[in-house]
Amino acid sequence: TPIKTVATTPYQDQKPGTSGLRKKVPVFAQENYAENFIQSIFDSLEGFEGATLVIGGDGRYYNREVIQKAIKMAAASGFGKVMVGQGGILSTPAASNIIRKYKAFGGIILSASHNPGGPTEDFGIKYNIGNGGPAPEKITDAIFARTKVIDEYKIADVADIDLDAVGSFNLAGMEVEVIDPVADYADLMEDLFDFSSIRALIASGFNVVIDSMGAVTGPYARELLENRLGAPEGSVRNAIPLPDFGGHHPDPNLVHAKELYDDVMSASGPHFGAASDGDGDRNMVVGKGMFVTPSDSLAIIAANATVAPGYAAGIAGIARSMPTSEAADRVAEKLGIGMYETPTGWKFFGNLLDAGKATICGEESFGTGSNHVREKDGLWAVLFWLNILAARNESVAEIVTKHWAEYGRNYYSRHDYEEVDSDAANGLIAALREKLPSLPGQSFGALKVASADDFAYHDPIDGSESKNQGIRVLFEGGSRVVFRLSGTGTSGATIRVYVERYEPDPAKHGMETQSALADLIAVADEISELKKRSGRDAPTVIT
Ligand code: VG1
Ligand code: CO
Repeated sequence: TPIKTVATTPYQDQKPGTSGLRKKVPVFAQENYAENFIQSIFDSLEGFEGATLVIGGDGRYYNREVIQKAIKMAAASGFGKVMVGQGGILSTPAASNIIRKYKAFGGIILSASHNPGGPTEDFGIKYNIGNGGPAPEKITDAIFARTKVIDEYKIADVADIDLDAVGSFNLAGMEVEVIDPVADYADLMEDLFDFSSIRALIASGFNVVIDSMGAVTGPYARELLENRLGAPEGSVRNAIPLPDFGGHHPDPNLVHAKELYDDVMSASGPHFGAASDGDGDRNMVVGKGMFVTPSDSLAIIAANATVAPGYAAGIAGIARSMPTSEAADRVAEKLGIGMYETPTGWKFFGNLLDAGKATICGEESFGTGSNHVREKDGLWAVLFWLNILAARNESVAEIVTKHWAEYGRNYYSRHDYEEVDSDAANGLIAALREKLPSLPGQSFGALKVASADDFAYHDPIDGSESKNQGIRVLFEGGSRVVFRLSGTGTSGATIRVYVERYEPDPAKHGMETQSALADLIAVADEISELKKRSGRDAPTVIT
């Protein structure tokens, strides 16, 4: 067989972040850069001889090139089979499903998620393990260690593969199967949700629009919404995955999905709108007159879970990332089920899901999902909302305000300061860390600090420890501010400030979010010297 061993020199900057290795395309295009990282993944794994590897990505620029390399390298390293999405396409949740359904050894997902795509924009490589979820830190640490010393990689010296035709063929002794990227995922969704009631809701004139933002969810959303649920053609906008996402920034939030938001809010616009990110694991949900904050979406999905056939027996527990609001905690308390608080990043939910401790998980960053796969899942959340709307026969706004009336409202916002000087950002966190012991008992106006720490997670299943996961300052009465640095950016540092205030009184649930949080936002700046240290007057993005 034509297996070639190629000598290479290591790069020192291939440390996986919150969700895989993310860099600008010109960085990835350096000689052997992608090959080094892929070989380092394989070198960190054991026992995959003859096993199956799933490969797919979000269709962004450089996706096809790296998929060609990955398939040829898998063949050279001894995998028995590669399953790859047609056209190189697999959304992140769909890839997770394929790994689980076909009992693959693992998968390589090519994506930089919500970051822009194109020749000078972002690319990413992530490894997922056999449960379908992102590799835990133990594995990503091993991969990073390997990248620093790697001196050769193996690749099958064969012509490029035709990624566009579904079918199987042999490549240097390994089977390659090009699969329909959508069908298995759409079938899974039909198993979980009540498609006949959703179809009836749509047939009754309830207008649903999904904006795929030129990224991976287009074909999935069309199959589900237009083909299987009967929504009119055109209900899915920007439905063709493009290498540069058609110039869209596929981050489904009020800044980048503003067009959709404005449309739903207009009198003649649709009743319900949703948007997804580049790789399809995030979601934004907006109903007429009501944007649903991701943390509230998690709580509301959990509170109403039993309306969906896949969750009719009830949920075992809820998990949320630490910065996510405590709205879900109140639901867990009422249901008498477990509540777990993990560091940011979906990889921390894997053990809880595998152990059956948590059924539904969520992050404030527009991520929601469940034990049906091991990734967050944007279209799953959208279908869950449609299932709830069909079952309750109320509007999004009614459902959200009733939820607040029952549980209280957690006013919540995240302020991002993007592309800040790295030394300044690290300095801000270091200074906060030093201040921690002195904060409890201090008062800032009416706000008194109850406790403050640098969040550390002890995984209850495998006992692993993850330290330095974000600075938390908790105030008496349940308000809090959290500071952490992003682990997904590709230039400079991004400081994230998460602000939350609990309001039990329904008479005070109608405030505008930023004004409801104004005093906390001011205190966050005072404690962290954010403006002074970042040199910024205002956040780059507010969600
Ligand atoms: C961000 C979010 C985090 C999410 C991660 C990956 O990480 O805050 O909640 O899991 O992106 O999402 P960070 O480190 O930049 O804050 V995605 O849609 O990239 O897969
Ligand atoms: Co994503």
